[in-house]
Amino acid sequence: MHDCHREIVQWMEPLGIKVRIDAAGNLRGVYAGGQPNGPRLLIGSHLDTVPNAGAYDGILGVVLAIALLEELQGPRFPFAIEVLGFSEEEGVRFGAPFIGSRALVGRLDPQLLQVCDSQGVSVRKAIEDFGLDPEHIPEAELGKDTLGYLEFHIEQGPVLEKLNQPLAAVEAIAGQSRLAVRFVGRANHAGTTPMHLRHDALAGAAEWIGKVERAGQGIPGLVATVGRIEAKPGATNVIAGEVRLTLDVRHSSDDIRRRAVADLIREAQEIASRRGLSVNESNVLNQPAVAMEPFLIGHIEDALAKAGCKPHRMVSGAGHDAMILAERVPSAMIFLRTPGGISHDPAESVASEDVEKAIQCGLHLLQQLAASPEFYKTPNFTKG
Ligand code: HGY
Ligand code: MN
Ligand code: MN
Repeated sequence: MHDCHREIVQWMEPLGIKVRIDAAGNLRGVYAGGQPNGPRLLIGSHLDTVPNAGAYDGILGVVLAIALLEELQGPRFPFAIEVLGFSEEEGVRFGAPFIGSRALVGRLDPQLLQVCDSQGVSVRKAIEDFGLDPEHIPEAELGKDTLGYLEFHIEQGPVLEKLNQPLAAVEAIAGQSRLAVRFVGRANHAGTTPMHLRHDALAGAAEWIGKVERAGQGIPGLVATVGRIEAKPGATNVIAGEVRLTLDVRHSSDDIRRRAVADLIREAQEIASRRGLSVNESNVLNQPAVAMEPFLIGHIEDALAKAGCKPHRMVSGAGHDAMILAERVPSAMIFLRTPGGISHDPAESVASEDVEKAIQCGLHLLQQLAASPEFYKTPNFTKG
């Protein structure tokens, strides 16, 4: 992340932007507006990613924000533009996502600071090891002068490619549940333990993973994933005594999502009791679905049309920092087509002509917002 910050600072400083790293590790740089100490519009995305990732998830939104400012060279809007590069959105290291953006809405709290990674390093310690002081986290919070938040991001799915559309406005972001689930059985010798006397935690977990997949297949709009599994002791000739796995469930309706999670936990308990196992789960994330700001969506669609794109709105299955910022300020997202619908993989890509369209759309959008006093005259304007 230090290397990433160094690279991005080199792109931002020639634009006269003073870049700082806040106490949550977020990169932040303000491009001055026409009014000294006037309100500001935030544009950005996350800088972290997933293991064996592609090269666009998150970072493209930060680079696009900088590209917009490069295009602007000169005209200053009635509002400043703050470029944001969030430090931790994916939740890979600590399991809990959105750590960087939660600092901006005052939710990087002591409880989250004590969450530990697989080496037992806490979020607090990781922030200190990065050279930052967690005591200053409250200073990362957004001020009342924040007008809104825009995030450009790859769609990470197949929808825009199927529609043959380069860009779309995001109308809502699906809610997501993330759980850590643990099956405990009885480790034993793989060669001497008859099948009917086993309490095999891995076989029990495998039966449950099939139920998770069937839940996703059986409920329209639901996705349910076990992304990680760890069996102990993890030897060929030992029946697994303990299995830890992750559950990720998403849906645009919070009721359907929560009901699906409750049903899956009940299924796990039924499997465990039938197999003489025990099972427990802990909630890592219960993130409600979040609607994007209608006022901004309307402007995005106008800007899409001006950029020669057919206006289109869609729900995001992926989570984004915009769903956290939306707790505090009007937030909106612009999706770019993902060729092949592949993401979270080195094959992730974008078409440069789509990026060009996104820059054009962004420039129209900024001009439109600068020409609408109801936007910049009343920070945190009422929703809708
Ligand atoms: O997992 C997600 O929804 C996103 O990549 N953070
Ligand atoms: Mn991602
Ligand atoms: Mn992302």
